Amino acid sequence: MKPGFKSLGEFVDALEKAGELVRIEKEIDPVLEITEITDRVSKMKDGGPALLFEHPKGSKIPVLINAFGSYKRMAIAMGSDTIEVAARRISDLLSASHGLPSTFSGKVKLLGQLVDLSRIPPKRVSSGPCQEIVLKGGDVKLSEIPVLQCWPKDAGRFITLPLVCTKDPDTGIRNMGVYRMQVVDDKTCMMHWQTQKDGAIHSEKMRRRQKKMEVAVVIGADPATVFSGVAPLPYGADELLLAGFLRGAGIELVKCKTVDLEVPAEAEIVLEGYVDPEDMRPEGPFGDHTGVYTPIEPFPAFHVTCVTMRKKPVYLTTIVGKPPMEDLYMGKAIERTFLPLLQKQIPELVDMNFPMEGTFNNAVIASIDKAYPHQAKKVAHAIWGLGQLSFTKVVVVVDKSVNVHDISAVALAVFNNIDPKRDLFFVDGPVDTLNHASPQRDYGSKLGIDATSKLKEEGYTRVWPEEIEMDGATKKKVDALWGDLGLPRG
Ligand SMILES: Cc1cc2nc3c(=O)[nH]c(=O)nc-3n(C[C@H](O)[C@H](O)[C@H](O)COP(=O)(O)O)c2cc1C
Ligand SMILES: [Mn+2]
Repeated sequence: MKPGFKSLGEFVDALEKAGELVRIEKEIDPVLEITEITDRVSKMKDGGPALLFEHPKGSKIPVLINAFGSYKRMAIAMGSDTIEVAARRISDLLSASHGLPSTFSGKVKLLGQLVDLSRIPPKRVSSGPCQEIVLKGGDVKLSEIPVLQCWPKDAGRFITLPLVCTKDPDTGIRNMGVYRMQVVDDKTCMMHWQTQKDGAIHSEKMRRRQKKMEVAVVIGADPATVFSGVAPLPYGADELLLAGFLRGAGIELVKCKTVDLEVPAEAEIVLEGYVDPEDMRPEGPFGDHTGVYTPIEPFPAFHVTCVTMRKKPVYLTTIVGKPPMEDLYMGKAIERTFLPLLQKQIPELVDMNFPMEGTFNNAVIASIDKAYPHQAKKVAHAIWGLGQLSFTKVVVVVDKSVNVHDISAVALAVFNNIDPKRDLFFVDGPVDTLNHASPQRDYGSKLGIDATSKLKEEGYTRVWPEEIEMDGATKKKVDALWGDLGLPRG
């Protein structure tokens, strides 16, 4: 496999060549106007094109948005022709090694390809384009970056696709996660890492030691690195290994100028600084993918000590709001990628769908190959115990004959198969911080719906009715006849 994109610029070129990018020359305001344009584009068939706003009002830096906002672009970003192929490559790797591999010697055979694992780890280099410009002290001015105010009632401007890099103080293992950042002033942002996320765990460890934590924030990098920042890898797994695997070559890293962290050498913009875990301030409101404004809640402040960037950087961002939007395609890439890994732990799991209306954490539809009574409950509880899936508010379990991606087929199974008193069950536990419906932050109830066909041992003493299906011979006969019937091809 030839190495994938080294930088965001190479990805932009590829999108442009593929007819997947529109440049907008007219001056457009990052305050609300970019959102309104992008939202309309996201709602077009297949997610519309990526947009490069060349003249955002008030800044010299162009804005790239909706870059991952279609199945095709997501596949290009992951270095494959389709999401399914990319997902298979990653899931083969993850499941072959039960997570990311811990040793990097040798080769593994994935999808018929021999992959050299020694090419995956990041490499240190002495200099890189992300440090062509270095701004410290009074030169640090976040207001020169075209950060969007997405929605009218947002608390201000938010950096929406930052790769937040921190280190576990115990192990030194790096983490890179996408957590939105509200800009407070020229040198301060809020850090919206939700309670259970890896960055927040690092911060909590430092709070207990009464220490500040160094943080580097990468804005804009090669697409494999950006995707890896969103992927729900287990705690302690280095996202840059996944990026290196996806790219087919290790990510080159440079040492930051003012903090003891490393960042991709080919990044566009880097903010260096620290989070003081005791410096908690109100964050939000922010219009999120739940379709509502998340309420004001306390999060720590991030103090910027240095900004480094390319001579001609591009500001990579996204917007979230009522679906479908760009994050839908990232979520679908994750759904496909992690299915085989989940199947290792839940062997009866046939397929799963994170429906876009469930915004990833609020609903999962799972189909299972049911072999014994109450198996749907076992599957729901397994989901409630696994990584970020544990936040799922509603788990719907259907038989394997139901196509989980066909919401109408799922609704037919749910509405008709359930006896509500018997088949609905509730549990309590941690929920997504964005779940505004739970009575308190981060904790609430969850619903399981067992819409599978019922067995005697499940208290169903009648005979479960058979599904209607036309026989094969009749189907074949009608196929042959169809052309003579004067009916359109269905
Ligand atoms: C556009 C976008 C914005 C996101 N914003 C946040 C956020 O503000 N806070 C958060 O905790 N997770 C956010 N996420 C989800 C995390 O990036 C995701 O859960 C990731 O796996 C976290 O990495 P970690 O497990 O290393 O903490 C966002 C994801 C996307 C795609
Ligand atoms: Mn992580």
